[in-house]
Amino acid sequence: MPEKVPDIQTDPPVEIQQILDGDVMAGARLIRCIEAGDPATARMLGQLYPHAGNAFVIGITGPPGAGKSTLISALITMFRKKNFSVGVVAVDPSSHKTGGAVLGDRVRMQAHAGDKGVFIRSMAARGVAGGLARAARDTCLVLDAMGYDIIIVEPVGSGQADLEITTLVHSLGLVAIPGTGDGIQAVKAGLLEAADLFIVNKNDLPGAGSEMMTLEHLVQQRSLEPDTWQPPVASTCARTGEGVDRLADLFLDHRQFMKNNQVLEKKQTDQAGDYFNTLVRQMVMDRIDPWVDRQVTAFLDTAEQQAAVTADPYRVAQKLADRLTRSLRDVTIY
Ligand SMILES: Nc1nc2c(ncn2[C@@H]2O[C@H](COP(=O)(O)OP(=O)(O)OP(=O)(O)O)[C@@H](O)[C@H]2O)c(=O)[nH]1
Ligand SMILES: [Mg+2]
Repeated sequence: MPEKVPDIQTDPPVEIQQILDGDVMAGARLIRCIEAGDPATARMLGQLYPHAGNAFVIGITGPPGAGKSTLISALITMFRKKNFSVGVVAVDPSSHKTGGAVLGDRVRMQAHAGDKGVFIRSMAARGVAGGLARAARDTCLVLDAMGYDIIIVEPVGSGQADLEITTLVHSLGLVAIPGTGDGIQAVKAGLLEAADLFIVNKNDLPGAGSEMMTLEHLVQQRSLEPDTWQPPVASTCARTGEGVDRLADLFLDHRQFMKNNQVLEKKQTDQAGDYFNTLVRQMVMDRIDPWVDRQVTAFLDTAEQQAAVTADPYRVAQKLADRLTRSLRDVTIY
């Protein structure tokens, strides 16, 4: 059943101070408003922004079923042992699985349900208004402002490169499983340059050793400039937790490396620029889309124009597009 969407101002109101104090109920309410695309969240996010920027944001990407959620659950355990608080944003396809995927994540991560130092939010890819990338990013901002030390993001498991996540996380782990050629596929898709850590999960299955060797070989072939991070290849069994302690340490090593080399700051600045671009685009499109709809409807008002469109939609669309673009200069869009 879909969750009821609260009204940010009335239901009861979410106060900035509650979020900064780490109030879980207030945080969850604000995140639901973000998912619902409530424009009123922008003002609050703007107020939270100066208080964020302290969390270390990790991405765990890889093909569907690679064990990302199970691995994240095991990572939470390790980070908790090291006294870090952890927020998780897991995005799930969930459409073709009748909502089962989100539920699946909750089950896999439920071991942490009673732990106040852990906040897990699953988002159904379909249930998010106004773009998943934006909702995930804004949710990270909320968790960051709530004071979580580490935030882990699980994007939709996709066979294709999920490069969008690189604009959100500080450190990206790519999960591959033995005997599938996942590693090679990911490399082909451009993730060799994007990933900071490679993880061969399900190392209890046959072929883990050769998967590791393949990835190590590929990483070594990467042309590295001096003083750049050499992505390590970790081997884990997320089910038992084997190797996950070392994996947690590798992520922390990467953070330290980025801090020592001023890479983290640069990454954050670049990502803020990217996100600003996304925001502006979306805000412009939010205004332009309804205007274009109105223009098209008005254009199709006569039978003559309908006939012209039926005869050659490309030519007529081009002409109308030219006219609308010209008129954008002096039109009041909304
Ligand atoms: N044998 C083995 N199975 C594992 C391991 N880690 C996870 N699994 C199993 O793999 C299946 C998928 O695990 P998930 O954690 O849901 O994988 P995921 O990558 O999050 O899946 P999606 O979010 O649907 O893409 C589950 O049945 C897990 O129990 C492992 O290390 N070894
Ligand atoms: Mg998952």
